[in-house]
Amino acid sequence: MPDTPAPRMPQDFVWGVSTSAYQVEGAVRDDGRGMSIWDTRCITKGGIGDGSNADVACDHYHRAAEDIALMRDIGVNAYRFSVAWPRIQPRGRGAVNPKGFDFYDRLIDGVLEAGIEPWLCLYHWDLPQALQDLGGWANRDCAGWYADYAALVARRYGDRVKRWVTFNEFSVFTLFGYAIPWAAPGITDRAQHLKAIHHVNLAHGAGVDVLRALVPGASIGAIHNRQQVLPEHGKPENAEAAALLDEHWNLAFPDPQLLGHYPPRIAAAIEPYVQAGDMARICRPIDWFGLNHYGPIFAKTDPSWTWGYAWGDAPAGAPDYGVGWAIFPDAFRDELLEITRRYRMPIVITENGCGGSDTVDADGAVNDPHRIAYFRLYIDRMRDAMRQGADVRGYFVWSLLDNFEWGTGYGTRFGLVHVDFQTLKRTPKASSRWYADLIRGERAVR
Ligand code: IFM
Repeated sequence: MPDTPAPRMPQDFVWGVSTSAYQVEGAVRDDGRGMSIWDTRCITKGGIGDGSNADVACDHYHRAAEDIALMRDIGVNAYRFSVAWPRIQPRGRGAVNPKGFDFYDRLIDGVLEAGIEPWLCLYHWDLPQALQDLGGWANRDCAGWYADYAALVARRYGDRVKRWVTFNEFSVFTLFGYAIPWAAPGITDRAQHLKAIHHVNLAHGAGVDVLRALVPGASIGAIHNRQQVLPEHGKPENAEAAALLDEHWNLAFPDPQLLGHYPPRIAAAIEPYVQAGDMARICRPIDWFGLNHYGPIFAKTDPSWTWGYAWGDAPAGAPDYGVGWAIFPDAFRDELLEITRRYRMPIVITENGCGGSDTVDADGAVNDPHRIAYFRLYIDRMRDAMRQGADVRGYFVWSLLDNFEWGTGYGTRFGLVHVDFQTLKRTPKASSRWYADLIRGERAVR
């Protein structure tokens, strides 16, 4: 069936790609970088599903110039990357590491020279291990250490970087790090989870204040992974599980940050950790809502899990892309409309994408029609949401490169560009050409 012409995006719509430091950089022991909680996870027996680690990953640390050229070929306007805190402050506080700063100077300058705008995320999960040894996010002081780190980064790059993100996916690293042991630091404790939620929120607020003070003209966002949470099989006995997971997953961070209060179930439980003035410290004005979205989540009751809920199954026969994640483009549109209703602010889609097990064929090509089909569906629904009133300002694909997919290792590939993890050879997939054509088509009408 021929494609129907899609409505055009606003002139200044941002088409970008995303990565994160720990997933692509490698070079974990180079140039004075300190250890992060994910390095610890990688050397913990059973920590990573395929027994791998991110010591080399995509070696972006040494191959950034090649990766910038790949982005230029696709024609993106923006590159969202994260800074590794342990490269800047190897022990998380105190002494800084000049060579770590130099790497991001080179990266930012290279991106700008290629005509691409850098979008800098301060935290994508790689907490310095030395801070975890002091309790990590369960320690209230961590908010202050984060603010000091944010100030160092803002002072160094604020002359060239104007798009800033305080955190990526607050609920993933707090829930999976402190209640469900799927991520570093692998703790399962209700009280520590609640403390981590509150202290990360305090860190976000402090980070916003630091960026406002130190970066003239900063455009500041925070990235939330909103996904509808539905009771498994629609059963009433899974309804409370879904309601609590919804609060932990979708509301624990944007509600206090943007509305000034916690959602009801969390509010009652978190009270012992909230001090006078905290909600005002957390609720600081920001410029846009960053949304990472893939598909809905299904929840079921399971008293053996920390909070009594567990991940459930999608309805039988629901389409997925082979890694167990359901494809529900309508849920994407609905999330955009719900964010618009609840928070009334501009939205940037900071991650959307499709995992798979792509391989290089005999001709040296990587064909990934499933990913192209996914993008078509999801971008169409984004356009629908915009027609219905969502103020969407940008769309970033996750990810530029196949990379280290956290607790599962290297099995699932999300890249527009295939990476051979033996040779580190990069091969643009068919989807990268599709994305390049889409961007070119959007520009052609300007
Ligand atoms: O790889 C991750 C990324 O770090 C955060 N969002 C989801 C992606 C795919 O799992």
